[in-house]
Amino acid sequence: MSKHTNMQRDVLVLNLEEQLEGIAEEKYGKSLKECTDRETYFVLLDMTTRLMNVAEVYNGEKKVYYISMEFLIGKLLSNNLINLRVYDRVKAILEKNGKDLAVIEECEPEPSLGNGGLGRLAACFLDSIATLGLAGEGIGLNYHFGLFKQVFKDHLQNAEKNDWIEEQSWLEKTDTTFEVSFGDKKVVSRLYNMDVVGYDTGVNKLRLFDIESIDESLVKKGIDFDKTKIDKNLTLFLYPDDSDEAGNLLRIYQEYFLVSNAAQLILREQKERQYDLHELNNHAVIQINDTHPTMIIPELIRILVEEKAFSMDDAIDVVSKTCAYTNHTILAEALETWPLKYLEKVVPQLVPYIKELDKRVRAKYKNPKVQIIDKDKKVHMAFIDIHYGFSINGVAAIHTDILKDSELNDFYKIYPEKFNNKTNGITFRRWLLSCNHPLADFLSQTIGDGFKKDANKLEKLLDHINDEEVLDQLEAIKMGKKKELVDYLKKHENVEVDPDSIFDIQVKRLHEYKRQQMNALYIIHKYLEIKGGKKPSRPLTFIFGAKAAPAYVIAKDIIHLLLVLQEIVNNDPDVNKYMKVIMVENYNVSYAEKLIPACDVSEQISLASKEASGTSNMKFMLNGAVTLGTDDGANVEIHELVGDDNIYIFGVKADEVIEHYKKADYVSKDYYKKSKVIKEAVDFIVSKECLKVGHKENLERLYNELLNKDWFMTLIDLESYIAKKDEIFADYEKRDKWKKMMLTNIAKAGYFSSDRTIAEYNRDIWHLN
Ligand code: KOT
Repeated sequence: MSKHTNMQRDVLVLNLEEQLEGIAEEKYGKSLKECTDRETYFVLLDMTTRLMNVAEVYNGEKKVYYISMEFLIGKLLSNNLINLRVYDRVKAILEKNGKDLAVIEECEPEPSLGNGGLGRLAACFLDSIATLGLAGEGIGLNYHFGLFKQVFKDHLQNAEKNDWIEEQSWLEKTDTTFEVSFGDKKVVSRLYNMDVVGYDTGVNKLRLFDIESIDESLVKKGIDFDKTKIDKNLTLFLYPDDSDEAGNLLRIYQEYFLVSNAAQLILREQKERQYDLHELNNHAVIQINDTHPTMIIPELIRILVEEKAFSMDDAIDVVSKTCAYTNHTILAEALETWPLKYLEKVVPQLVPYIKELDKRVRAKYKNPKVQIIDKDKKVHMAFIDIHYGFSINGVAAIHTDILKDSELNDFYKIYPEKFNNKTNGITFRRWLLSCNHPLADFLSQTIGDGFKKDANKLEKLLDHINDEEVLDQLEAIKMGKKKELVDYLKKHENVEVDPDSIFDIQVKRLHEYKRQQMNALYIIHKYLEIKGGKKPSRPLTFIFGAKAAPAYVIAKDIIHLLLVLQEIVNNDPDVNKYMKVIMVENYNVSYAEKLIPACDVSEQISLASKEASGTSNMKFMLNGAVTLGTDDGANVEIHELVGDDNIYIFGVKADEVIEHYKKADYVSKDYYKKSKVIKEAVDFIVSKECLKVGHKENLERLYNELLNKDWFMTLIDLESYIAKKDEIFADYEKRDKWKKMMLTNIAKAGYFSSDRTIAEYNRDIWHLN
């Protein structure tokens, strides 16, 4: 940090209280004490922004541009205060003025710029890039209504617009505007910046592009709007419904808008710094976050050829050395393939370049499975990344192995040197220091502060595995967090929960492969057991949080089933003393920060091979929950780290699953017919109890899906899941054993710091500094 900014910062930090009073007076003509909570929030926002303005800005000879459709950043106030190292002081000043920082935080709207793991990962990465002192920025879109807001009505998910942007916010409007040309129209973009401050370090920027001509009034009811009015709707929503052609086209408009802006921004910066574009790869590395930003490759090539007088060979060469691709899923339906005719309509200027890229591949490789444009004239976006990028990485060891050995094996045989693994990570600033102050403080007292900068130091906790006082403290901290959650659930979901019950939590996007439906079948099984007189030794609380894509019918049916079960179970006097079910409304990052520290059992039950990594598994472990999971994604690495005794693994293995898909020999009905337990649970979905509360159409559709398709093999694992879950609940009673498992999970979580992940990206792919 330069001496100058350092001093400015010191002056501000020394006079925090005067600063806050000054801002309160300036903005509202009041003292801090007299400000409302909301006003106090805006005072803090101002003060924090000032502090970030005098922090060091990273500049380097080379910079990483992390391009992503999603940045699920969460609320920023606490996080920024923590990273600026002023959280405790600010909290104390507020307390002196009769205010509670936790209450003030509730005034901040959560940015709605992401959907799930992919977007949250991008946010954790920005934090770690800044924390490691690397020059890098995120480039994304500024969606006005973001991902929809979930509202439950009549036991069904309804989607509403998520109106999160306020007059004063962390967004800084800049003077930068670009022109973006589509086949049939032009729009003007505007850049907004958000500061990303590292932990005890400097700042980077998140760049969010918007259009000047946006028209929010286009959205009439729910999330419906005219999908054809591109100049008015382009940045209204993240993932607008793409079940029809207009929706698909809108997605392509959004994606091109993102990459056209990114390309202009990057090239402008190269020019300002007087870099030779023939050496672009020495000054820029572009990390493509799944295939959504893939068009950056043909777009950069196009600009270099058409505007910078590059030969085609030179342009392709330098762009290929600049771009790297991360794959986040093997699900076929998530691998983008665009009909060439859609691209011809939206981005005709790119089509000759995509055809050229295709032609070069065709000339070299005969295998039809590696061609960019297939025989049906569909463009495989991932294949552009693989042929014309220099790195392709999966996000957990097993995921990368599956890419190499099966999904992308044809490419691995051509480019073995491009494939590499980068096991995901999470930022411990948000997922420990910010969401679990009591645990973070206790760890500091017990093993020192070192873990805050070097997460591996958490291992020191293992020295205390036989220290009863430490174990009891961990248990007490967990209980404290459970009680906080109980209060919150009472207030927000209007359900009563017993803090002494076991908190079993599954929070993640709703998808059949993640198998929330399997958890629901367990709940039915338990319900029937209790009705039959078999009581659990301790009450059980099953908590879910999940949004279903509005066009994903079965996913919405699963939410319906969960809400129906919630109604039945929680209102049955024979049962509700022993178990409760809660599906929280509008699950988001802020909710995760309340749920995860309070969790006992972390549900990570995807069909083996399907969850690329998972990252909530890491957050739960770090907060002392024990994993109940399949050998999938990062669970495999958690399993290796904590050992068999500190995790509960069940179910068929990935290779077996892949075999079943190859042979197409899985028949769910066989499992249903063979097992009384399975049959009883599945039949309950269409029982008179459920039909009395829920809708016949939704419940029957789900029932038939499970019996006749069950594409993600719920029934293959149901019996082993029930057995393992009963085992984990029984072990919860062995308190000494359980507390040691908690401690071990926390101690071994260091590997999953995103600081480690980013250091690896830098070492193997980016080569910054
Ligand atoms: C969404 C659309 C297309 C392609 C991929 C996705 C996607 C994948 N969205 N989220 N993911 C998740 O990414 C996380 C971060 O790598 C993983 O932990 C998780 O397993 C993926 O499901």
